[in-house]
Amino acid sequence: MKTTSFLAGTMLLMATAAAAEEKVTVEVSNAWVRATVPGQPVAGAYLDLRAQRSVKLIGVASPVAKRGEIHEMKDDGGMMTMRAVDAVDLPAGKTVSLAPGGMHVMLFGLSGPLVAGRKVPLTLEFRGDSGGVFKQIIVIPVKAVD
Ligand SMILES: [Cu+2]
Repeated sequence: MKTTSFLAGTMLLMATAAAAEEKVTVEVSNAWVRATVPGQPVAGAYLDLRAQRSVKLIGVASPVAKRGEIHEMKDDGGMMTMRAVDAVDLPAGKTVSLAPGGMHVMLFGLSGPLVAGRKVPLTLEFRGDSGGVFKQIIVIPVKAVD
């Protein structure tokens, strides 16, 4: 019994240390997701990220979508195409924009239409330089923008 509580105490300490190490604030601004029409299974989401310390954005998810990906636009012989990337570097103190025409978040398998004026949660997953992973949940507005 004594051993168990000792172990639990040690694990708690380790968890606290890991949390402190990865306590990085990532400021999010100008976040929004594009409204969809009924039957449209995919939506683009956009946001500006500014990390206190150097981290990478390594994943995106939302309860309104089956899957989230980070995309970048690429000029493919005069035609703009997009492809998924594993991570986006967020250098310390620098604002990185995921905006229409550039990098963006793509939500696949929407559970229903995203109606302008509503808000949807978006979970951002980051990895710090030391390898620790942390998540940040934001709530972003749905906007009808051409
Ligand atoms: Cu895309």
